[in-house]
Amino acid sequence: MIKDLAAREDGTVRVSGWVEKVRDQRYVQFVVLRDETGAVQLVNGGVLREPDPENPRSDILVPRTRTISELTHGTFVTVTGELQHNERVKLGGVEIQIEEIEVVAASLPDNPVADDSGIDVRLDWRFLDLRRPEQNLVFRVQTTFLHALRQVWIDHGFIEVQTPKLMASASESRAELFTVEYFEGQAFLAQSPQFFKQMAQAAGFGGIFEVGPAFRADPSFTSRHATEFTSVDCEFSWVDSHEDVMELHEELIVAGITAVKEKHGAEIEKLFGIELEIPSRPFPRIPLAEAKEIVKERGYEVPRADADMDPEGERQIAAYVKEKFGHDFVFLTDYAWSIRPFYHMRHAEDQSLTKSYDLIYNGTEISTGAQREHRIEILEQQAKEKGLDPEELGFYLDFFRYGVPPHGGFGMGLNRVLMLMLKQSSIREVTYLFRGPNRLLP
Ligand code: AMO
Repeated sequence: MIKDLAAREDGTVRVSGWVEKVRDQRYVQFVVLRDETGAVQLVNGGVLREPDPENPRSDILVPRTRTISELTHGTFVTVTGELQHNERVKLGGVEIQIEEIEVVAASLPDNPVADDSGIDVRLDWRFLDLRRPEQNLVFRVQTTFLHALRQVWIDHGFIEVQTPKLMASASESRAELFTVEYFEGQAFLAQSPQFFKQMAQAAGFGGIFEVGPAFRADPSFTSRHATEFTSVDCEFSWVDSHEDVMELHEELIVAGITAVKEKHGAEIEKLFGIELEIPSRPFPRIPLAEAKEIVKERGYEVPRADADMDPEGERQIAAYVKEKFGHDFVFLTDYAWSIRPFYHMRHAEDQSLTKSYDLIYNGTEISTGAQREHRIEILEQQAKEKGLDPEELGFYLDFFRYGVPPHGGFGMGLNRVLMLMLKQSSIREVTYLFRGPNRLLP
């Protein structure tokens, strides 16, 4: 690996990677070789020997080679050469004098992705775009983040599940449902593992988690919406209220960001120019109705009184929380029943409100969570109130006919978390392969 070269002693080395740059000078050739861990300068020629007074260029021992001149950007090569530490080499303080260079997999000479290419060109050529160090870092960060979350869940005794993505019913709003042909009939792509994670509570699994795809037929072209995204979900039994869910949620977020900062903090600072902040616990909690009042006092009114926060409202409340508590996160709690799904539990003392929350990070919603309604009579009644088809929901309602303990959980958009953590302008930047209304390729 290229990152290990700086720690090695001078001597013969063999490394592989792709050609990032060739600088072909008259008597010396430079190649910048990159792999996923870093870059190193290769040198051919320019080695000094005793000059021959008769021949002014005789001090050049190694001639230029055509192989190097013809190396195209992106070509994968394996090089054997002499590693030399040299403080003057800006790239890592080492260089390799080429002895042998083998072209392993050549690249076409035209590079369709330039430094200033727009996002659509970059996504068309995503495999080339992903060779950029900052893109590579995004997915290392994601790996570390998920690893830390999994560790917390495992420490709490949770089980990891994989729920089906082909379903016979909607689990969230029908308006955002993809329908697929399914033999003689039709199926739907899962919008969320909601019903199946609750099923695990009926199955006596206690705590479960899943990291998997979720599909939304949402025609938006905003920076935060995708038609397919990665949903980070968990669900667990014996909660007293949504407060228990928020507590676990914060624990997971803090563990995730701490691990990312420890492992990648310096690189994030270098490549993205940001210093990650580890949030303090507890995260601020503000009931939604109060949050709307605060936002109104700041001069912005959420368009519909009974609606969810809109994106500007989210930014405003986040700005308030940052000023008042110095915090990047805020839980907006106790959403009105009128704007929550049928499976959320309502407050016993105020039936117009649910025991639910949204988590806002740097001004954008990343999660929804709640205590769920587990009492079958109430659940059936709530489904009816929302005008849902009891037959379609029959399989789900059956769980509760055989007893399900009080439980709750949340769903979190992984791509949004990455976008907000790394302060990227769009979910497209942090999704391995983005899917949107007009993008199904590559
Ligand atoms: P919700 O519909 O709020 O809740 O989704 C949970 C989180 O998923 C992410 N998300 C999206 N990310 C990118 N593109 C989209 N189109 C998109 N839609 C949603 C967001 C959002 O906060 N079953 C509940 C969760 C639960 O209560 O456990 C649910 O799906 O970050």
